[in-house]
Amino acid sequence: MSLGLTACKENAPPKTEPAASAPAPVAAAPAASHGKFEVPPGQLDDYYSISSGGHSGEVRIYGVPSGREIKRIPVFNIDPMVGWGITNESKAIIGTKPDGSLKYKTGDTHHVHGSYTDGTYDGKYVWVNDKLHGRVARIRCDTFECDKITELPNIQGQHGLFTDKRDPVDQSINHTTRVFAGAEFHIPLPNDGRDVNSPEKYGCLFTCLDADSMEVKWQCHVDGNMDLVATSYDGKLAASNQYNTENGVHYEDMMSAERDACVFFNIARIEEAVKAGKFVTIGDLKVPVVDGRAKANADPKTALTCYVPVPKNPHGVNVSPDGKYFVCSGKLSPTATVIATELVEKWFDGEGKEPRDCVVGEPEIGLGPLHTAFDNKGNAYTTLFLDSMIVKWNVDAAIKSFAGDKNAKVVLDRIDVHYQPGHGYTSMGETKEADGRFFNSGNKFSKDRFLPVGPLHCETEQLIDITSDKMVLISDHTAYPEPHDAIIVARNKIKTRQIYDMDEFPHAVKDPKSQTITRNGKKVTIQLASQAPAYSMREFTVKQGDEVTIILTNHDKVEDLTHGFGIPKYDICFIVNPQQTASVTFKADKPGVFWCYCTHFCHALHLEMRSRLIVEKA
Ligand code: K7E
Ligand code: CUA
Ligand code: CA
Repeated sequence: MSLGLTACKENAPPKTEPAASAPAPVAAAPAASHGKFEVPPGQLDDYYSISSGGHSGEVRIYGVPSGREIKRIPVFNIDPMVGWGITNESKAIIGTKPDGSLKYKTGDTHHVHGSYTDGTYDGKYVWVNDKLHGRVARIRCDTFECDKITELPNIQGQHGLFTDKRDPVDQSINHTTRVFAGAEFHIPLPNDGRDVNSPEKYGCLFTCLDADSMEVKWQCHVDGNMDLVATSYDGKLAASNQYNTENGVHYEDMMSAERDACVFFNIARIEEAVKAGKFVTIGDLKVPVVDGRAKANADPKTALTCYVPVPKNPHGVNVSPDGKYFVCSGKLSPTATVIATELVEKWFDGEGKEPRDCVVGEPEIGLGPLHTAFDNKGNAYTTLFLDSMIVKWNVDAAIKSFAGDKNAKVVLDRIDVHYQPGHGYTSMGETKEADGRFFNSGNKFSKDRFLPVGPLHCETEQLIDITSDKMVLISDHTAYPEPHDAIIVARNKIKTRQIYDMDEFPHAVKDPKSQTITRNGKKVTIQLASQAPAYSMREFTVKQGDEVTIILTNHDKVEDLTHGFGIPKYDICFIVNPQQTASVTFKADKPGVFWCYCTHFCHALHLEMRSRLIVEKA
């Protein structure tokens, strides 16, 4: 302990002072610096970290700097706590087959990005991708619940996703207008059994969605594949790094070229081409698909796309908070590539020569660079997967060094992380309000950091103080596999509400004493209200073989007074928050008595809060 405290004094100067020549922190000591970042009991964090959950299919909210897990938002998964994938309302959002069952029960979230106004988060929505089934979901930030999901046509492996950072165009909508999504896997177009053995005919499409309707506006056919997506601050450019410009189908083929690319999309030109009818459609679908392949875009002055060569199998593309640079991390090359936004725009104006001339920096930073984040002082922080390190480097110095300045000091600091980091992200770092306070390293392997719990280890999120010259590790927290990217949003950007408005639900059961049972042939609808500690009906009887719909409205108005509803043997479990309505539909195929009970602890008489479902034998 005393050792730790000493290290704290030496390594963690007050925020306002430069670190002077503090020694580089070592793994064992920095935990002690947690003190000044501790969030004491009863106090709130400064930031929301809104994080993807990988193949759990969910999105999560952590507090920063405490690392407290505050919420899990079911999106592409099934969650009996909430009833996500169980209630009719959530099933309608996820999507159902003609028989009413869910179309998909799984998903894989990687990238969460928010809606923007004035180049910063406006706290209205976040969007997240589903790599598994090629979907995009929207989460409203007032309730942190998913309200829409769109399956993208003509693609597989929807990986990179980024929102429009320009100001809302339609003031009646008043939030980000477009969402951009890149497809990672190339497939036959259409993928209906044709061309399966002709990979040279496969294609990859970049998709633009309307952020409000969540409908697909257009797609752009590119050469090679797409990985991550980034956008400029003015709505003019979107970009995606490409690791498989070879169009390889085996990994050896995907790494045969020395350089891949970062493809830039000229959004205005693409939208003009769509307007002018210069597109094709694929199969029976109506979505306009423009041709963004290099051959069709040889003349910069009319080109929809610009392919900037980047070494080798790059991963990640991130925009600096001043909007001036797109940075790709090299992955198989120990470099980061700095591409100037202005030069890409000039290339599209016909004022450039080769797309490669848009590269203004390419520093060597370490092994296995994956993702880059930024502070407010012109520094970049890149995760080094193979080195298990974060490297801090200066963007201007990298540009000077690229121009031949041998004295430019590019790499400023390194810190060990535990272990093999994937994404790294900074507080407010993807906005014009990057504040240079925290960097979070999302590590793919925790190994020995936590108590062993069998073959599967959790992952480590490590929070690093970046306020001084030296990075200082503040804390570890566990993360259930597997988060990828997250955004760290200042808490004053988010305004949540705790109580629903009953009128938001057209089918709300308005009568708190409702005894309504409606029969229509074999279809029975039961309208039920909950008010602690009782449901409005103590029992209800249906006949074996009936199709039963239970609509439940929670009449309690007290914050957090949520009730649950579970039906044994019928696989029903969901909650209703204050003033919320939810419904379930099931076939009453088993005769007998079934105690519907409140699953969510609500009241001293919570255990007594139950109703009897009686299914009469046919
Ligand atoms: Cu690097 Cu899917 Cu963003 Cu994971 S991707 S780490
Ligand atoms: Cu109602 Cu527990
Ligand atoms: Ca490659």
